[in-house]
Amino acid sequence: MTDTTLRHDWTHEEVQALFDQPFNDLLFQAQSIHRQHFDPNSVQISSLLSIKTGACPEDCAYCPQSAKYDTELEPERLLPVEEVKQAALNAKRNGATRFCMGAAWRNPTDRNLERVIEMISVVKDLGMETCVTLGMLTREQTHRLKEAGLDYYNHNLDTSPEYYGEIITTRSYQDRLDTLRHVQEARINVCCGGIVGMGEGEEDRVELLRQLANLPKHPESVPINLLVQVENTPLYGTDALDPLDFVRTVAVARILMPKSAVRLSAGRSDMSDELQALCFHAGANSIFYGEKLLTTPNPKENQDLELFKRLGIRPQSVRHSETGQNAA
Ligand code: SAM
Ligand code: DTB
Ligand code: SF4
Repeated sequence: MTDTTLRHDWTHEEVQALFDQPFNDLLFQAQSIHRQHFDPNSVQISSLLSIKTGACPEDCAYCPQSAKYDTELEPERLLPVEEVKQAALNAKRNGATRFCMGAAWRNPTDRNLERVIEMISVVKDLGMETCVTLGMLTREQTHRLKEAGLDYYNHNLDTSPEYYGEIITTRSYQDRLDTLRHVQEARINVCCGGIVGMGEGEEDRVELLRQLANLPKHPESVPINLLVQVENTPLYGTDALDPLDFVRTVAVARILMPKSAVRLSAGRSDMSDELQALCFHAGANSIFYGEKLLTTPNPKENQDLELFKRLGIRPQSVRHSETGQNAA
């Protein structure tokens, strides 16, 4: 059913105008919209595991896992299912409600997919929501994942179509849109966002968010990553983004996609507690939790729980206030 309260026809100028508002006006608008759809003091938490690490044939300029850059990352083959189960159990004990498994592939082979399906099944049996990010998928593969009971597929647009060619040359923007369409058509929840702090201009952040909001359906979950700079990747040494521009990006995502979970994703290790608090005020209501992202550090669990306590935030599964469906 289409929701007529949600827009999919944003123009560049309209989105730019949201960014251009005075900071306080932008945050007030974002927080007001946030409160119409979500409990403002509740944050959903997901834990990540890299199930296949490094040696990736793609050339994403931000990524430590690309075989093209000498990042001193030790490549690892696809993990045994039992190891994945133990990691998920550990994440559950620490309070995560969703377990996200990432693989450094351009796309999975059908044999790869069989193994990932086993992993999805054991994680589901623990009572957790499942998410995987495996690269490009065919329509047929998305149907197999749906049958396996997968809850979310993560596939990011990463940046604007205009800046994209500066970042990745081994797959096109259209390839990404095609995979997203297959996932959406298979009725798997979509987790799709991007990365900022890659040297892009504000017009690229505008265009990234516009692309996301103008998809046929808003992604159920929108990860906003701040570039984690890894030595020997081409983006290492990029000028840091003004932290307030990061907050603006979160706020505009919240306004454009009012019912989606907006995830404060990679980059939290480089953020102060105060900056993260501003992001939650701007409408972020989901995080990656646990001391490692895929290959790089993330804040320790007790540090996040301490921050939640100071802010009066409860870690829990995000639910749409209107539909009662899981949103993130
Ligand atoms: N290989 C698959 C793919 O790229 O589709 C899945 C895994 S990939 C590591 C998942 C996402 O992580 C990327 O699309 C990118 O948005 C994010 N990512 C990777 N390296 C990052 C970095 N250094 N900083 C921030 N986000 C990053
Ligand atoms: C997403 O948007 N961010 C996560 C998850 N989806 C897979 C990955 C962040 C990776 C950061 C770099 C690393 O740890 O390798
Ligand atoms: Fe490979 Fe994904 Fe990293 Fe790109 S982001 S190099 S596809 S692991």
